[in-house]
Amino acid sequence: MYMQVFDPILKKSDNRNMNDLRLNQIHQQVQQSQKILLVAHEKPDVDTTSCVCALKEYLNSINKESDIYCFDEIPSQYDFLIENTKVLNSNSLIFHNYDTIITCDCGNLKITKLETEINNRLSSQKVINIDHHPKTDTFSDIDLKLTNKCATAEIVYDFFDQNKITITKKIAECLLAGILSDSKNFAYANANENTLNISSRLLELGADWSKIMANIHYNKSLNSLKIWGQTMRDVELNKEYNIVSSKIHLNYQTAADGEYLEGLPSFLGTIRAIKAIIFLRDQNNGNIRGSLRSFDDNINMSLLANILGGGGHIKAAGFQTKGKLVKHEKEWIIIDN
Ligand SMILES: [Mn+2]
Repeated sequence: MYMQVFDPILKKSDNRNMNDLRLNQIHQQVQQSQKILLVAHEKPDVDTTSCVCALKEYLNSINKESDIYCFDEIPSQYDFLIENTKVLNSNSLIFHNYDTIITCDCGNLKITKLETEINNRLSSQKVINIDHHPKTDTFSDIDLKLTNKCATAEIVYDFFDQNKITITKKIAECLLAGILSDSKNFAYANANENTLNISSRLLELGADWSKIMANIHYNKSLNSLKIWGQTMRDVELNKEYNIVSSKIHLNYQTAADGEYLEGLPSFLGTIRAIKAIIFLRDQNNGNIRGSLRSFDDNINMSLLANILGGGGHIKAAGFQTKGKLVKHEKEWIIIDN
């Protein structure tokens, strides 16, 4: 496979940073490619969208053919990132047309919604994974997974920086949007000195902070706030652990419905002394989906999600399980269907 070709180089380059070398390898692969597919994960968020848009902008500038793919429709509030770029879905994608596939912000293969295609790819097709989630599976030829980064956009910035690629105003805006969104405007613990340095550089390069904020944070619909209201009404506090739980009152029909919930966990996280949040929601398919957030270094939500068959980060994780939600006194109970 691809990595083996580069192994001898890695051994000879003890004094070079392994990640920098990966960033160079990605650049080499991009240069060798004829046509590149940029993959955003299902139920796209700002980070995954910003990464594919930044890379698309760069590939356009070097006249490299490329397309963006996302299984779900990109929510309309991300139009400021996507602009007029056509996004392929499973009906319009012809996978074997691409010799390089770059998955962005995809914590595992499943959320690319290209499991079969990637697993059965031709030997001439190379997959590059750029991501900041904990490793759960290996599906790429070049895997650049940096869990200390607050956003995949931060890694894409490193890609441009390391390879001395010009960061245009548009690219800067995309990357800053990804960083601001995934770090909740630097409020989360994963944002550090480096995040702020990069963000400051992106501002210098022309990213429009107020445009990003207006598009990401100040664009709630009335309906979203009504759903928030219903969810707030059902919030229960477990006083022993200082954990808040609630049922989300949303009949999840499409991925775009996800916009209704954006910002809700962090809003509840402002409750004094709160350590963690558990959101539960009935799915149409007889499953229950749980979103877990931790605000305390001693509470690892990724462990809890793993026990329940899911996964994610220490501070933010999720799971899905069969069952139905029933309220019993002050608790939510999952019962068999
Ligand atoms: Mn991300």
